[in-house]
Amino acid sequence: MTNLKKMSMFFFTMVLALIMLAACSQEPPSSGGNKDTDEAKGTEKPEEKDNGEKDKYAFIFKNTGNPYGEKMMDGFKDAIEELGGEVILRSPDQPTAEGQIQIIEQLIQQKVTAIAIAGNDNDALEPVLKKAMNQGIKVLSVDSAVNADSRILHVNQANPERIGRIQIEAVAEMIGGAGEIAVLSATSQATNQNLWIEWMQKELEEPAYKDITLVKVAYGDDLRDKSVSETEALLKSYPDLKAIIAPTTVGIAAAGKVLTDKNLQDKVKLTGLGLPSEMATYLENGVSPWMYLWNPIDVGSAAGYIAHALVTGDITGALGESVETGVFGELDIVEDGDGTQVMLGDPYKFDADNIGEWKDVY
Ligand code: RAM
Repeated sequence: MTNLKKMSMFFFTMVLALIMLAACSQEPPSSGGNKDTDEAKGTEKPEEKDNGEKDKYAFIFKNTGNPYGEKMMDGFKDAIEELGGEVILRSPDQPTAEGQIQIIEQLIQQKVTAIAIAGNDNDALEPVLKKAMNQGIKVLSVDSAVNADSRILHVNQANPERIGRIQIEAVAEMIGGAGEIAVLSATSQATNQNLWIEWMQKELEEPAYKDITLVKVAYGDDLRDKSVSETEALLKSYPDLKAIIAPTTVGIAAAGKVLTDKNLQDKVKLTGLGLPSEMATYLENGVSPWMYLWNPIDVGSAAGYIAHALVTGDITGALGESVETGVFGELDIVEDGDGTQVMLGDPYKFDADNIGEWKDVY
């Protein structure tokens, strides 16, 4: 080879290497606050069945009328459609196990391929979900777990211990380390909220919080009106209440409205888990100094990817496997008590300074 040829080969190789490097560095970050929903894919589409029908992927949320659930279902739908499946989105009117059992029975009749469910009860769905799995349906829980025998794996939005502990850390800072606090939760059976509340109670045992008293855990059942009346009841029963933690998007928005209407922003602080779109007003008016959440669209999308990986046989859901989740990249399947789970990200903190960026996203 002449020197000139050698030089141009060298130059060509360098340019190619630079292009490849640039492509790699454009991967989206896999944080709970990620705005992108449809990048970093790479999983193959399932083949259509002989009769031309697509695989049916069902998602069951806790109940209808919850914008958080709707965002999660949007993410699931986009992922499944992109992967070539057909989507069925179902939720009962009320956040009960009975309502979900009826839906699951119907989905078994419809011969769906996979069911992703945000469970309304840890154990009550076991018989019907086992029936589904016995018929070859791939079952996974997402957002709110069902017990390990009722599912193949769980898709966890964020570390429950972190979610619980940061609520207490936040509230302690907001009220200067002393006073009465209350929790406004979803339903008394909700596995996700119950687990987060357990971690709040553990954190409260630390000596740093000796002057804080948790006076009550109230349940607004993720229904707006009930969450409003439960907030009003808390204010009435505990006139010295300093703060409310609502680890539910429905509850925190209802409490934000009550505290705003009663002009209580200087007396009772509010934090918890809220949708930026519903909470912007209450972060901006000072009712909630800050709060947390993750991106529900991304959680739904990841659940879609994981459901698809179970259906194609890419994973069985066993400990030690890893799975392509789309937005969050490749993640390990880790332990969760007797079962396994995929842990997606960290809760993200929203306050008056950054809420403007997020309120139109979810
Ligand atoms: C409500 C639901 C959901 C929970 C969020 C934070 O919308 O209870 O399950 O994850 O709040």
